[in-house]
Amino acid sequence: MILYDIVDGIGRTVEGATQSVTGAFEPSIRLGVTGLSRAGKTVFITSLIANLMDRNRMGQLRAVADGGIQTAYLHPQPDDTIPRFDFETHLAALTGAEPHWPVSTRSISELRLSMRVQPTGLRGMVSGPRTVHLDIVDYPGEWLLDLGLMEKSYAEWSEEALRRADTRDVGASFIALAKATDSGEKLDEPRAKRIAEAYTAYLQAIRDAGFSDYTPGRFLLPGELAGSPVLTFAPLPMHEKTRRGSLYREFERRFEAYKTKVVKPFFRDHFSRIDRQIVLVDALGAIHSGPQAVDDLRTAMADILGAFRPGANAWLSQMLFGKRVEKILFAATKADHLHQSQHGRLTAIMEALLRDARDRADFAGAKTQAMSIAALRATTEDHLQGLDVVRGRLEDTGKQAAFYPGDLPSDPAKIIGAARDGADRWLDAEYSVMNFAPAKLNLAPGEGPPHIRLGRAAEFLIGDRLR
Ligand SMILES: Nc1nc2c(ncn2[C@@H]2O[C@H](COP(=O)(O)OP(=O)(O)OP(=O)(O)O)[C@@H](O)[C@H]2O)c(=O)[nH]1
Ligand SMILES: [Mg+2]
Repeated sequence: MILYDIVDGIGRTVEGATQSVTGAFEPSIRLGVTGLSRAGKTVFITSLIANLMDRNRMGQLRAVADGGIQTAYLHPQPDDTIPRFDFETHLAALTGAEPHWPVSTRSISELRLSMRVQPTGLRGMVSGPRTVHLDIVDYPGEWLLDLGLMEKSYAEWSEEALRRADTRDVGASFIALAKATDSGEKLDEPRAKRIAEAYTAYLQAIRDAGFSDYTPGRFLLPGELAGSPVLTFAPLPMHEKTRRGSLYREFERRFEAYKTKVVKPFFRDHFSRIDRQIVLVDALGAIHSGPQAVDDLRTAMADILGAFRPGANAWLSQMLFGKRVEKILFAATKADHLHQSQHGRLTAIMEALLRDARDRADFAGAKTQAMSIAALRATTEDHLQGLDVVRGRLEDTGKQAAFYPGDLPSDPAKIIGAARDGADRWLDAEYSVMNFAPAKLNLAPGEGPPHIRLGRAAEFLIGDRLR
């Protein structure tokens, strides 16, 4: 194995290699795919896998262009307790006779694609084909937002959460309830449940209003934890003399349990093992929603990216033991809503959105890049009455339509600046988004679903490990 590592030129840990059925150690790459809800994670993974199995549209991935990848096939995943990414169902939705978008997925899942790779060039002369496993892990970006809780006490978190809720209209009813609650009284489960439900309703409302500080993240994505004590608490005002068994003390204990039993296992078991990461961002959707949504996206991105800056969080850096994500790609998704003449502008906006997070600290040596992609291209391009438009089948009516989404500014500061200044609408432009359904496909043998720059995204993320 050591010899293999030297030939390979890649420093790999034991975790990075898996033992195959034949007993040989084979390299594996763990690719994390995240983004806030509806960012495009499921479509991305489905199309990436399909296009790695049928590679005719993946010429931008060098190992495809030079014939290095001989075969790619699905393989049982290494982790027995993580739900399998339901590739076949999602692909059938996207490419069936009546194509439609896949259902929303609200938890973590995993899929292993194994590739038989023959290195080319000099290395190809000394080594034969080998198997590289790509383990793709899909997880909600919301879970990363919980990192901020790890270094807070219940009293600190409560104080901040209540202060923020107090400044928002949608917070009024929860604040009234929190103020009317005597937290020194003995815990009463039905009452605890009511308070937690009111807090969850508040989180739901701020998410709908476009805010992003909806921690604890699992309150909105509870999965199998729904109704458990670890999700049955809420911020309460500090109570001077709280007895054991009081509401305050019990909520404090549950808050700590949330940290150790929910947040910590995610970072320890999943996040810490990721080698490469793609963060998908629906920047176009936010631009369409207006300046406040864009500014909110900017702050959410900064929070999410905090998880990728070792050192920014003492608890996390301790847990990672110096291991870090090697490459991070920030991808603006659904670029097929725009004519390619505007893709550069979308990428520039994406870069500007990230600059904040990047300026505060770099990613400690991790390579980063921004890109505009469409994992599944649902439109074609056209030029009508002097305008660059896209055409596609509308999701609600099924009718074909040509669509001009508005002209993105060449200077991203026009978007980011207005958002940061708290403008409530775009001044000199209108941006709209249409919901296109996936196009009906007639794929030739060897062809994966149509996309925009998926090959380039794959080259950045894993290209070096396939040579
Ligand atoms: N036109 C177009 N629309 C896309 C593309 N990718 C995603 N979408 C749209 O975005 C929606 C959400 O995509 P998903 O892949 O389900 O997003 P997700 O991040 O997995 O969402 P959750 O599972 O709900 O968190 C889809 O239903 C489509 O409407 C794309 O490449 N092109
Ligand atoms: Mg999903």
